[in-house]
This record gives sequence, C-alpha cells and structure tokens, in this order.
Amino acid sequence: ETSSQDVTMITCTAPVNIAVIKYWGKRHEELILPINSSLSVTLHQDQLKTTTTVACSRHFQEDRIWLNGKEEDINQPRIQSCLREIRRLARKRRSDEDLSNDISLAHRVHICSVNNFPTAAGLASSAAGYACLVYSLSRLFGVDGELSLVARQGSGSACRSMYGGFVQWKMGERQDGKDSLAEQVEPESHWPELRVLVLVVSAERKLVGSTSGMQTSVKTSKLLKHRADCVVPGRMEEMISAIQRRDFAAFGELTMKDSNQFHATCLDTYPPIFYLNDISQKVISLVHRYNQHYQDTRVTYTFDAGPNAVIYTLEDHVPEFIQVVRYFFPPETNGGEFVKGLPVGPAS
Ligand code: 2P0
Repeated sequence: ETSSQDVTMITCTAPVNIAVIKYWGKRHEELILPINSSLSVTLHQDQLKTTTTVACSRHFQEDRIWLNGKEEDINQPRIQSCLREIRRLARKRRSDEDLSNDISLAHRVHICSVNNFPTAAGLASSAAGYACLVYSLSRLFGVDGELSLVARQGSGSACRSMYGGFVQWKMGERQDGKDSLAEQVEPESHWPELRVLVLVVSAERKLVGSTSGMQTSVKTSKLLKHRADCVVPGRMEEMISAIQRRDFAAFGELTMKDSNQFHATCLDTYPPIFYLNDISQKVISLVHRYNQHYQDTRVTYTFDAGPNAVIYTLEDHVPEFIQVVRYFFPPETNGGEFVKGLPVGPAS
C-alpha cells in the first residue's frame, strides 16, 4: 500500500487455478450460479498470475480500467458487479462500525491489471483476473467477508482462485447464490510433490468464449445435464477423497475422465464446440502410452476451453516426462512454446 498526498494505491497478485472437476454451465447468468460443483488446484503465486493495482483519489472523475496496458470499458456488467458488491460491503461495514474516516466511498477508482501469460487462450485468465480485482478492491476499501461470493460474480472460476491449494466451488442451492462459494479442501502444503506442466499448444484467443459456449451447451446438450445431475456429485466426493489420501492414480484417472467428459459435452453441444486440436489429441495419446508403459497412472492431462494441455504429475516424474514431450514435440515443429514445470504451492 502506498499513499501519496491524495492517491491511495494497492497492488495484489492472484494465481490461475486449473480445474480437475470442470465447471461448465450456469443456472443463473447474472449471479453466475453453476449447474454443478467443481474442484481445482490453485497454482503457485510466482507462476501464471495476474497483478492488479487499484488506486483511488478524490481527484479521479470516474472509475477506469486498463487491462494489459489498454483501457477497457469499465461499464462491462461483470466489472460493475464486482465494484458494486465491494462498495456495498464497504458501506455495510462503515455503518456497522460507524466509521467515516478512511477511503471515502465517493472516491472513484482506477484499476490496472496485467497477466504474465496469454489472455483468453484457455489459460484461466478471467479466473486470476477477477480474483485479483476483487481482492485488491477489498484491501483498498478495507472490506472482508466471503469474497469468493463477489469474485464468482466476475467470473465463475474466479471464486476458486481466492484460495490456495485444493479448492472446491460448491454449487449451492439458494436462488440468491449466497451458498455458491469456494472452500479450501486442503492447503497447498498438503501435497508438496504435486507438479503442474503447462504445454502451450497455441497462445491465440479461443474461438468460442466460455460464457457463450456454456450457454449453448446448457440449451442443447442432454449429456451436459446428465453429467451435472448424475456424474459430478459422485466425482466430487471421489476427488476430495483421492486428494486427502494423496492417491495420485485415483486423482489422475478422475482428472482425465472429467476433462474428457467436459470435451464430450462440447461435442454434444449443437452446433458443436471444438476446443481440442490435433496436437491436444497427440498429447492425450502420449500420456496414455506413457502410463501404460509403467502400468501406473504417473501423469495426467486436463484441457479447458482451449487446446493447451495442463499436465499434473509428481516431482519425481517431471524430468523424464519433459524429455518425452521434447522428443515427440520438438519446439521448432510444433509451432508452440513449451512453458516449464511449475511447482504447486506453497503460495507466497
Ligand atoms: C473450469 N472453465 O472449471 C472450466 C473448465 C473452462 C473449462 O471455468 O462465464 O471463464 O466467466 O463464469 O469461469 C471457464 O469459465 O466462465 C471455466 P464465466 P469462466 O475452470
């Protein structure tokens, strides 16, 4: 936090999270309430992350926002939801404590946010982005409480980046969404050997955004309804148990099956949505061949709304698996860029 004469400024970072049980589909668009619960791993703060600086001053005429150096429309409904909710919590707190001394709620804010990875390429940029926006605003206005409820209204998956380690987003039952929030299942220190590799197959913007893609899926895919009603509830329990037991084989198998079912619901959507490409499919085959070779689930893949592969494995297997990937996908021919092995937690 820095304060110079009339400007108060706060900078925060928030990491990306990668789901192992996927969120896909809403039951309420504005409140962002999902049709199923989901579970993710939050990456280390030093890796894929958003850094956001928020400033307020009585000299600012209006709220403004810059993303990766370019000014964007502050009136986007989701940004407005987050600003409104944080200001509402701040007002509530002021009236509870009868304080009127610090940051005036009448002050306008300037928001500056940068990602250290490609935006909108299916690498959870909105998750880190809204988590960081909400957290920085909460610090600026001195607000606490269940901030995952606010982040969720920016982007569904953002609520999971409010916590480190293994995090579930409980879908909740209420119409007002007050019980649709994130909870830490285990902290980052629980499974220190777990590693994430991000294989960047393409850094281009995805063709079908998650928000519109999932709307079409909810309207047209019976498989998605079956998944949400009959498959995910059991998988959430199994996944939480696998994480608690640190059972990599169970964790890995469920992760791959859930990614595959998510992409199957995309194909079942009409018109169909394709997020995987031929390189993604080759990565899938390679992982299965690698595991078959050892007769053991040592490596697992998961894919979000884009072709980039996220690999979870244990520390001991990282060097060999990277060699295998480099052998089959030499950097000069795959047109992509291989990132690196990222440690999972502890966050700093
Ligand atoms: C997930 N994804 O669980 C799933 C897997 C993509 C595939 O959450 O409309 O950007 O902002 O709530 O959070 C992407 O969806 O969508 C996503 P909105 P969001 O990580």
